[in-house]
Amino acid sequence: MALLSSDTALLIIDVQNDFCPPHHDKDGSISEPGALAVADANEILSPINRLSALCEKQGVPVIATQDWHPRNHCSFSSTHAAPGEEQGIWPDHCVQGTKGADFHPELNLNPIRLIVRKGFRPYLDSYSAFFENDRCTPTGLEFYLKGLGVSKILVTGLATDYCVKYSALDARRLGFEVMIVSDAVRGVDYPAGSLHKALVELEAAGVSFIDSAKII
Ligand code: VGL
Ligand code: ZN
Repeated sequence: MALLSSDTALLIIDVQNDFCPPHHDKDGSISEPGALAVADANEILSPINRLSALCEKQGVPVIATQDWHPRNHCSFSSTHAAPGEEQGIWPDHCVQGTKGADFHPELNLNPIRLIVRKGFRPYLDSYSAFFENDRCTPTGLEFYLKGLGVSKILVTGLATDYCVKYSALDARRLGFEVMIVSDAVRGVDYPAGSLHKALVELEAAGVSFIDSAKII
């Protein structure tokens, strides 16, 4: 398919247990809900796995990210116990080395060439796969992709209104063509309305949306 040419890359954003509702673990038991579970997130696993298998077959690089926070990370409300301290806005999630930070057990890791971890600095949060939230500390992904001659990026994963959004906006800012795979992303919509706002901002920035069936 023409969409998957050698100048394309597939990004899989934060498909981690803490962002997913209960699902089957590898031993067959049902997992606890993730600390920051995104509604219907388990439904993105099949389109992502189908896309990544196809990408691997066609030599298209597949890159995954992991939200990778230290305990006491600045984005955790639990870190800000004293009144008057700046509030973290999220429950503890994706703590380094915990089950919540692991990839969803159904995510096929074989096609993934590179894993980018972000949000590991205690005082700096990170949504984008390209920059920490100061919008200038790089993860290195820009140079990896440009080094491979990539100019088009397909974005999948979680969450549409946070890490997917900021990754897509940064990619546009860096000059990439960006397509979000509609059935391979889900949003938190917290605070209410943030999902709609994200879609408006993404379209205004020139990000396009495509169904995985059009690629596969
Ligand atoms: C995310 C909130 C906090 C995400 C990460 O992956 O979208 N959202 N940390
Ligand atoms: Zn996080």
